[in-house]
Amino acid sequence: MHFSTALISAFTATLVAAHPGANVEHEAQERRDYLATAKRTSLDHCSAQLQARGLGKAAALRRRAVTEKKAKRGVVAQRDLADLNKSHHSDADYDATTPLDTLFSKEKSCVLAPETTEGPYYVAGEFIRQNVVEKEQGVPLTLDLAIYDVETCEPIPDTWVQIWSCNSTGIYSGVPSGADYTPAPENLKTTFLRGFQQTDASGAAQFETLYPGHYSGRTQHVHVAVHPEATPRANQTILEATVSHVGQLYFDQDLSNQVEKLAPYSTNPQPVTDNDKDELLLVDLETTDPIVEYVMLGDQVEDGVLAWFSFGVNMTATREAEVAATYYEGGGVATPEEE
Ligand SMILES: *[C@@H]1O[C@H](CO)[C@@H](O)[C@H](O)[C@H]1NC(C)=O
Ligand SMILES: *[C@@H]1O[C@H](CO)[C@@H](O)[C@H](O)[C@H]1NC(C)=O
Ligand SMILES: *[C@@H]1O[C@H](CO)[C@@H](O)[C@H](O)[C@H]1NC(C)=O
Ligand SMILES: CC(=O)N[C@H]1CO[C@H](CO)[C@@H](O)[C@@H]1O
Repeated sequence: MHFSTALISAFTATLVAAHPGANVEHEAQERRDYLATAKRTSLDHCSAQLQARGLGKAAALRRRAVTEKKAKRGVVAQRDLADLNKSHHSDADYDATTPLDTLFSKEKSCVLAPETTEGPYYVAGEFIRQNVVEKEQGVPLTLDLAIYDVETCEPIPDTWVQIWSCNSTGIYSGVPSGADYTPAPENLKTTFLRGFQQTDASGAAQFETLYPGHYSGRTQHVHVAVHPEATPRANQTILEATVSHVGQLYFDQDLSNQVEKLAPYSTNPQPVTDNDKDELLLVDLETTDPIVEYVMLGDQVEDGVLAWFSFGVNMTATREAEVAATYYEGGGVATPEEE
């Protein structure tokens, strides 16, 4: 670990302990610094090439397959476009009568940033698996992610994509931290809502997870990291912490409001932060739109949600993630705060 990174970790850890909000401000500043110098913040420049190669069609078929398998009572609603209109105005042509395939081929994209922090909850050694739910309760969420090379606009096959998010009451697995950033060493034993998938020939990977809950200072979000150098181990775990980009995905406020009305989300005593108060989301919204496209897989949100998003990745820019803990057989081990 570089001296400067160690210093930042120690600094961040102190801030988390002293004042949870300060950590978010620190991350927001890193994200702002990255976006200020980034050559690209979205994949918009790739859209003609992606369509010409039929990748939009492939994505639409993938999403339709999930809907056909899972949709209850054949009812599919679509994303509400009313909130945070600054970034969503280009979607104005879509309404409840838009054919599904048109909706499914709508790509929402942004660039995962090498300088963004992975936040204080990155865990190494997690499992390769499509379904990361384990015994957690909440609204089923199918996440369809596609990864493209930001330089060539080509899909990136056979690379490892990792997601992690908190459970319906706002707790992350695998880290010694509980509600409102209080110490919770017993959480090191847990692995829920974390996992890796390898991308297919279209650069796509799907996860079965749950709609994330909220925790102090943050709106609902899912973390995504891409690991170009990862090697799977015999026990279907990945230790590699070299990341070519990390980022976070967000949800429409209207959808989160519906989810939060349901138990167990509604039992979470941590304060709610809406999208328009989340500092990290607001920074991203200055240049891009990291809110997922989605359909509801039924007429009630509890029937589940299919959400999708495309990322641009710069495969030549890699770095080491700050590992909060490493999961081993039988339990996790937290990274000591100073090195
Ligand atoms: C979320 O995870 C924590 C830690 O494992 C657990 O105590 C809590 O019950 C979980 N929430 C739900 C709704 O199961
Ligand atoms: C990709 O990363 C390399 C190495 O850090 C950098 O030189 C290049 O400008 C980046 N490309 C884009 C499109 O940001
Ligand atoms: C997976 O294998 C590695 C290497 O043998 C080991 O250190 C680790 O504890 C194993 N993890 C799990 C979850 O079994
Ligand atoms: C309802 C709503 O959020 N309206 C906003 C749409 O965007 C403009 C420009 O940013 C805002 O001024 C409105 O308040």
